[in-house]
Amino acid sequence: MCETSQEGGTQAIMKRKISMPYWCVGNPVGDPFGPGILGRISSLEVTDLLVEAHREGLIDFSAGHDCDLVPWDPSKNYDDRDEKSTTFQTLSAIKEKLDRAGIQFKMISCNLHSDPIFRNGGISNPDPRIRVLASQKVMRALRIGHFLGAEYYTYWVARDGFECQFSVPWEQTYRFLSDGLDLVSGYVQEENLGYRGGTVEYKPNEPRGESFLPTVGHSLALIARLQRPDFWGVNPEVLQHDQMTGLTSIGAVAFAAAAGKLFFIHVGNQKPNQFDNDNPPLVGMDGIKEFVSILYVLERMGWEGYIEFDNHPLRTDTAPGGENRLNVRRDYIRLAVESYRAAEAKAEELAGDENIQSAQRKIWETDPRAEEVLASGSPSAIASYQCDYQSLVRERLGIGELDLLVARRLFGQ
Ligand code: XUL
Ligand code: MN
Repeated sequence: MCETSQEGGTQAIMKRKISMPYWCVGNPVGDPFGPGILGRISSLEVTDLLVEAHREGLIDFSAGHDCDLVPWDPSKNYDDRDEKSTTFQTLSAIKEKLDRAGIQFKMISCNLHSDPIFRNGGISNPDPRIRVLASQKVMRALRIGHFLGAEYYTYWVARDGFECQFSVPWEQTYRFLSDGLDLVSGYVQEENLGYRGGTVEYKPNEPRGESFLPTVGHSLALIARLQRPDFWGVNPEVLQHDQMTGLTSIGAVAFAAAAGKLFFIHVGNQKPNQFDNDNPPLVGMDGIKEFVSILYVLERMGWEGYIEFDNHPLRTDTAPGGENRLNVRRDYIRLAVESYRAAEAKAEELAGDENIQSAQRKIWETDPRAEEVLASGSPSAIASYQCDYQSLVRERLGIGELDLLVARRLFGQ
């Protein structure tokens, strides 16, 4: 939870809490044209790197998919509860290390994207036998998350999508999705798993050609139709998922925050209209102004959520070899945190800038009487209100001047 304070009439960011997930640190950094460069590391080794990063004051929380922590064997449904199983022993060792270090495991997600059985979808798969397998895996992930103290369950849309429209049973697909999400809230309640909520992480495409939940709007509309709309929110991935189709993440997070549905955000960087770049914040061709603005807007809106990374080192910045296996990952954690904190500090500076505030006041100039009439909602009061059209229409707003001022501040001028 971000702590905010009122100082001198402007809100000051008090450094948001940061979550560094297992899949970011463990990522071997492959792409569709070449394999991972970094040697694989176990979930216990990732835990050790997280413990180190926490000791150095870089991170507060972590998160992971079930499969980032322990492998999945579909024939052993309850291995997480079997004290003699390797699964239970690994989870216990992870929990012990995290607890001792004081790292909160904040979010669990169920990996329904890696195993070939889910290649045509997880909870939306047209084959009911595969939806059963997906449901069993989701329930196991929820139990694992509960064991580690998770507060949120994240449903990333993943392979719930299509390439060929005639292969989709459209008249049933959205019910499959609702049923899958209702199972989460139902199971949490039935087993008393103590989650604060669930999040939908939308994405327009990749790994599927098209996704069933491409935008924040699709996700919030689906949530409104679920059995427990109060349980669910969203975790937009900024800048990546919105900008993959040229939308802006600023509007997405502001819309979700205004609806009280922005539980946390995933952060990274993205060149608009490309594949999911997953660069660390501020790293890459574009995105500095966009990313700083998001933090600025969320600060203005009094949003109290936390930041979770979802990115990885540039593939060019990795290298094979035993030492690199751990050192590149250490460097990545520091780079990701430092780049985020640089953006956060700039957003704070912009929020407190008197010149920016006065330029904004000019654009947002208010008239208490007009506000009052509109707030009354009374058609007759609104109809009889006299506006001075001639003077209003001649007013200059100065939005360009404001934006140049912001750009100068970004350049340190
Ligand atoms: C993929 C993505 C996922 C989710 C968690 O683009 O963002 O890693 O964040 O499943
Ligand atoms: Mn993500």
